[in-house]
Amino acid sequence: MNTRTDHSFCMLCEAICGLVVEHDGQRVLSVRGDAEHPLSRGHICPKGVALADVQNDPDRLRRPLRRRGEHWQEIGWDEALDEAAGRIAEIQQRDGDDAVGLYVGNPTNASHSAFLFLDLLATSLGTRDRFPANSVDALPRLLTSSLLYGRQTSLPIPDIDRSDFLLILGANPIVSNGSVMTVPDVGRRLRELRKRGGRWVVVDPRRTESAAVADEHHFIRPGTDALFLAAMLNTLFAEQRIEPGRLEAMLDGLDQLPELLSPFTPGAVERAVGIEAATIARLARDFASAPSATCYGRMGTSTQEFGTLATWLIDLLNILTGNLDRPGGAMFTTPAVDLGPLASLLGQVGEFERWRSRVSGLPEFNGELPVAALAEDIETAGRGQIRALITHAGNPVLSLPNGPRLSRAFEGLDFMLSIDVYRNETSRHAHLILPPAFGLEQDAYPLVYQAMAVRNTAQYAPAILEKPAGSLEDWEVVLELGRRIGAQQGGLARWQAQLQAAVARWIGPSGALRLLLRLGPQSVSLGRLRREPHGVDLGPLEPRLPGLLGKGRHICLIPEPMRRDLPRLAQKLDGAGRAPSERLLLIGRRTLRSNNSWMHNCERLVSGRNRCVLLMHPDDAQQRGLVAGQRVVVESEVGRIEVPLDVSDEMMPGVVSLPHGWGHDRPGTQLRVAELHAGVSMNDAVDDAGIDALSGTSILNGVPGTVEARDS
Ligand SMILES: Nc1nc2c(c(=O)[nH]1)N[C@H]1C(S)=C(S)[C@@H](COP(=O)(O)OP(=O)(O)OC[C@H]3O[C@@H](n4cnc5c(=O)[nH]c(N)nc54)[C@H](O)[C@@H]3O)O[C@H]1N2
Ligand SMILES: Nc1nc2c(c(=O)[nH]1)N[C@H]1C(S)=C(S)[C@@H](COP(=O)(O)OP(=O)(O)OC[C@H]3O[C@@H](n4cnc5c(=O)[nH]c(N)nc54)[C@H](O)[C@@H]3O)O[C@H]1N2
Ligand code: SF4
Ligand SMILES: [Mo]
Repeated sequence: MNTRTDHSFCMLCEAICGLVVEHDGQRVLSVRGDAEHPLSRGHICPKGVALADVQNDPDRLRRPLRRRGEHWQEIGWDEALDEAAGRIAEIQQRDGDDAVGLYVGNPTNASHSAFLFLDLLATSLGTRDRFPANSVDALPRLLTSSLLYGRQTSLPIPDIDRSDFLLILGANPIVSNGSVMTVPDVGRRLRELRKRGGRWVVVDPRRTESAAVADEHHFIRPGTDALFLAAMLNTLFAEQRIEPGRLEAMLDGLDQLPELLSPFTPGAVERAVGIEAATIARLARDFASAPSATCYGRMGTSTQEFGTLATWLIDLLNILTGNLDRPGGAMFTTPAVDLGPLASLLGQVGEFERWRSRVSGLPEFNGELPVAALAEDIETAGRGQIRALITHAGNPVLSLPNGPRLSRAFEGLDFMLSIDVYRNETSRHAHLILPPAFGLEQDAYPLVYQAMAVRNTAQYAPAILEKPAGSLEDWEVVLELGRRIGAQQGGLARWQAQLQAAVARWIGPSGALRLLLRLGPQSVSLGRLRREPHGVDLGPLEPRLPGLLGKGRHICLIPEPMRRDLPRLAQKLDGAGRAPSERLLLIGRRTLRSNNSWMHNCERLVSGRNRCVLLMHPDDAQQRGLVAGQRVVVESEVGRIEVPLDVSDEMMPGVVSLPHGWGHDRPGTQLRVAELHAGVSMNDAVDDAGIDALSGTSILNGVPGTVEARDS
């Protein structure tokens, strides 16, 4: 056996940790953290180590699969691509372009090649029915950036390495390693922050792993962050502590804010929020008086009833205390590949509400619709009804609200194609599964996540494993599919598709990358990246304003959609005095050994104690006569799930927490390890009608429901 050691990075989550991989060209023998990596500095988590298991997993698909009824058959790539393109073209010719839907999942962002080429498929399909996983994720973040700074790619990232004060709402970086904040080894960075004399405060309905090591933690009632933040700002206005500093010249609308925020005094919000008025005011003062501070929110502030308002108010807090775009505050990155111009090139300019979804009228953003519209658009007859669906690197049956409804909807499709490496809860419904090469089998450059990192670095990782014989990479699958669909259409479309595909193939992902690096602000060449396999350090974050703001050079402090949505937030105050209901609020939880829905087929990640348990505060358990270890039924508007209970005062009273991504007991999958550790899917009980009305983002946190003993 010929053993080799190579460097790469982990593409499993946003932290892109540097890896040292021992392998024999076909199989991974071991994976460890790369101590010389400029960003991760040796950090690795259990999932990174388990990358070997996914890479070697006998259940991972290596050849296309065709389903006839319940029977699966391996077929060749050429035949599979022809059949898929033929069926899709036929349905579009019969029912129009919008009869084909496209769902794009999270791993699409992991490398440059899939990310860059997927758009070509979307363009050649010409459908408006594009559904991104970001509408159960960071859509409010992207939308807020688009409305405030003119680009959805202008994302303020906590400058954690220089900050003196960090206010974290609804994020658990110790477990997640950050999101829209690429921060491997965050634990060490937080310890360094404290050594510098800095502090961090966590606001979360659960005393999370991050809260447990923070200087302060405050429970907050799910869905009320916007009230909390508005009250902090209200305090700063009242006490004349608004000091945007050099940003002031760039701000539009500052004089209107005091009045808009006037209903939200700390006293007015404290009941709804569950944090005392004095504490809210004190936190506002602490934030404003810190030499540098940054407020950061993620899933808990994004995927909730007021996801966009909360995200907006986080930015206002950073801006109005002068902390946006200054060292130690919330900064924009200067990555080797700048996403802004790239997004413009791809036509993703972050426009909003140009059209609405067919059934419930949810707003388009950036040419895509919120996933909350997916099931109904398949189920509801009429012009534009979705009759065929392509899923790319996504598992909506477990990852989107009301999974069972999606399962039923998928069963009714005329044709479904999954481009996925597993036959899982979603792809089992497909007529065809196309499994691309995976992970270390392809050249990779994490252009999305590098652009969100707390330090500017760049790493290019060439493929180190052989691809399965005959297999294609994600980018080749989507390119070839688009080309063959075009070929069926005839006329001008046919020529366009052929030409576009030929040019794209000729440039290829590395050609595109070479060009993007050259155009980027750091002038790093692909050659240099090839010579420096650990990655290149490009230094700390640098101020980017006003340059990043584009033509107007202004930050729009009160975008119209936010202004329109504020009365909805004010109504939340009126409801604050109501007696507490029987209903509990369900929130999500991530665990170190899970990665959304798709790594439970790794023995070393699922062995040991069951992590798919419901967490409840002791008082709530006692009131219901429940004890730890018992099986309970969680019931919501849309579903009932049965799950073991754990009781802990790390939960806020009235709130229960459950991880998502489980529920691997569905027939027709090929996940032999995951099946034995099935758990239940939280999303079976998450109501798909629950959305942040402004953006259409699904509410995953703060879902009302009841919990009782299984046999009561
Ligand atoms: N209740 C609740 N629901 C949630 C969340 C929550 O916090 N609570 N979180 C949400 C978030 S943040 C996200 S990002 C979404 C994720 O939603 P999705 O992206 O839909 O789901 P994942 O579980 O990430 O599934 C990824 C899929 O991609 C496949 N895959 C992995 N690597 C590759 C690859 O290289 N190529 C291809 N073609 N396929 C690949 C896997 O087999 C799997 O089927 O889930 C959301 N759902
Ligand atoms: N180990 C692991 N790491 C991951 C992933 C994974 O599945 N496992 N997934 C990756 C992905 S796709 C993403 S998007 C990121 C997500 O990264 P994070 O957002 O950091 O992770 P979450 O655990 O979803 O954190 C959300 C927090 O919000 C809290 N919360 C719930 N409701 C509210 C609320 O109304 N207000 C406030 N203030 N807090 C609330 C929850 O208790 C939870 O602690 O993680 C990434 N990293
Ligand atoms: S933190 Fe994320 S990127 Fe780092 S090893 Fe774990 S899964 Fe991979
Ligand atoms: Mo995510």
